[in-house]
Amino acid sequence: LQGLQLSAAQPGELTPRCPERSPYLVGPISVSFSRIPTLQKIKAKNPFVTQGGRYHPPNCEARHRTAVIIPHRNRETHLRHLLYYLHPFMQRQQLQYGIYIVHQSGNSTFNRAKLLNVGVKEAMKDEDWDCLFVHDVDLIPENDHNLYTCDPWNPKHASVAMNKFSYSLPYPQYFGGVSALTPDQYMKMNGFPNEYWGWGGEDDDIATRVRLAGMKISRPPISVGHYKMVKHKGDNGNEENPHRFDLLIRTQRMWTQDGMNSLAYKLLSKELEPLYTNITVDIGVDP
Ligand code: UDH
Ligand code: NGS
Repeated sequence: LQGLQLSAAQPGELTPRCPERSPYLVGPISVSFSRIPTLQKIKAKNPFVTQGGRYHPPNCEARHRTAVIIPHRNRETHLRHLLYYLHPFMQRQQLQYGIYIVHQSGNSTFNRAKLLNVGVKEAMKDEDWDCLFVHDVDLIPENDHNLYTCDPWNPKHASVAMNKFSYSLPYPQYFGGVSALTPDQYMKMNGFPNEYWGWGGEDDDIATRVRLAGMKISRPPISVGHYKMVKHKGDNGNEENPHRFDLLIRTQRMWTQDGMNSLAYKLLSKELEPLYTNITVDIGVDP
């Protein structure tokens, strides 16, 4: 029976499956932004991370394969803070994982949800990920019992207790920040909307899609879903979207037409950096 748990790693070598619960979890950790770590320092602290920001546990076969997808433009210091904490965090959870930065090229209005669609599409070309973590760059998880794995039944909202909302949900349907979907759940809701340019509303649209696709939002306990946000001002190029309320009225009509099945973009580059895969994309401009 023991033999059934084993699979070949390298010829002649056997690797057991990782335990159901990682022995390396520590629970709450203290997160500080007083120093900005360099990428070299982060790399040195994570010797098992390979090109493209990939990792698999060295001594056991992971039970989960998670891609972390981060929309990005002009937030390099936030990215360094996140990578500094996220790599060790996911290694303690004994996950196989990859980190993807989806960088919007040009200076036109930012579009978070469309960048996430691009990230999912490109990540799935690389590997058979079983969980897609869509992750704002400025949110650092503060408790490693918040597992970066998917709920097999429902999309999971992970950032349920952010410091800026006094460690509670700002409103019951809030789905912003960090969430996790299996590829099946993602496709069932036709991914995310492509038409939200600028700040606000896209996460509420996504929450509505979850419901319209016949699913529910699952959540970890508030006590483990703690996140600390790197403080910052509003970004240039991501001003409040004046159309967001009009768009939100139409979600029910639009979700089957606007999403993964209508996604169009131009991939400019996909580079394997030491700590992440860097996807640079032209997603077009706000019409
Ligand atoms: N992002 C960037 N660059 C930008 C804008 C957004 O990388 O210029 C990414 C980043 O991953 C960020 C995410 O998109 O975490 C979401 O951005 P956001 O501006 O919606 O959310 P955030 O919590 O800031 O970072 C809230 C600013 C408050 C604006 C208030 C408007 N009333
Ligand atoms: C809601 C926005 C969401 C946003 C949330 C938190 O009002 O997109 O506030 O914003 N919905 C609309 O605008 C329709 S925050 O406090 O993080 O700036 O995520």
